[in-house]
Amino acid sequence: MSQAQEAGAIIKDAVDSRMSGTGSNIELKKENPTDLVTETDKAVEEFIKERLFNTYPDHKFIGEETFAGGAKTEFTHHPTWIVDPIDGTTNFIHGYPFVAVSIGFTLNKIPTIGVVFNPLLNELYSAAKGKGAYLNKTRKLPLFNPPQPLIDLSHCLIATEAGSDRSKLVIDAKVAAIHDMLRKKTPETPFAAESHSIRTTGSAALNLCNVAKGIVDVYWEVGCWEWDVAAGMVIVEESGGIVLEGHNDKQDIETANIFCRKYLAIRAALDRSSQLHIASQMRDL
Ligand code: LIP
Repeated sequence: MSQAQEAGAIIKDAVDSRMSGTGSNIELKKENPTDLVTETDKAVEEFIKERLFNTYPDHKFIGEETFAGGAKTEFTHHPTWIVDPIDGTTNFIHGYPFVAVSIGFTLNKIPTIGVVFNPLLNELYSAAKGKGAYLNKTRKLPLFNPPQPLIDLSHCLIATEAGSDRSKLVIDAKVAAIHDMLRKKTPETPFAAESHSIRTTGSAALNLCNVAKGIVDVYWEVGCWEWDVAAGMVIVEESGGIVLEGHNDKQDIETANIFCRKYLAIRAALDRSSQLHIASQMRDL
C-alpha cells in the first residue's frame, strides 16, 4: 500500500465512523468559515510528513497544515514534497465523496511526481515525469476520448470551484466568468462560450485528475494553493494535457511567497493549437 493509500485509510475510517453514527463530531479549526480544517487534516499531514522524513531525511516538506500552523515555508531547488492531507475538506466535513490525499514532489522546482488518492471512491491517480499517468496503477490516462473533437469552449465540459475567497471582488469576477462560460452565443454576445456545462467537485486535485482522465475538458480556478495542484499538475501533463498558471505559460512553481494563483488545465486528445485556443478563450472570459 502506498503512503497516500495508508493516509487515505485514516480519512476513510473517519468518514465511515461518522456515517455509522459512531464517530465524534468534526471539530473545525479555522476562523474563516469558508476555509475549513479539521483534526483529521492535521493527523493525516503529520502521518505523511513523518513517513517522508523517515525515508528521505534530507528532503524538504511543504504542507497545507504545516504552513497554516505558521511554519516558515521556503520553496527551493531542493527535492521537495508538497502535500495536501485532505484536498476537499469541505466535502470531508459534509460526507460528499470527493476528497483526496495529494502528494506532489518537485525537483529543481519542477513538479515531477504526483499521487492523488480518493479513499472514498478508491481511486489512485499517479504520474511521474516522462512515465505517463495512471489510474489505480494499471489504467493509462486519459481513459476517455471526447465525444467530438474539442476545438473551442463550446464543445467543453468545464470544472470550476467557488473557492474559499468570498470577497466581492473575487466572487463577482468568478460569477461573471461562469456566466460567459454558460451563456448562449448570439450576434450580440459573440464572446459567450455556450459550453456544454460546468461542474464542481470541491477538490482541485480531483478536478485535475478528472481532466487527466478525460471526463472534464477544462478546469479553471482562481485561488488555488500549491498543495492543491502540485500533484495534479504532473498527472494532467503526463496524460497529455496542459496546465497553465496565472496569465502566462509558465508551468513551474516559483516561490512560496506567491501562493494562491490561477490555474487552467486542459485535457489531452487535442492538438496543441486547439489547447491553446481554448486557453485563450478562457482567458478572455
Ligand atoms: C480546496 C480546494 C478547492 C478549492 C478551495 C481549496 P482544501 O482545498 O481543493 O477546490 O476551491 O479553494 O483550496 O482547503 O479542501 O484543502
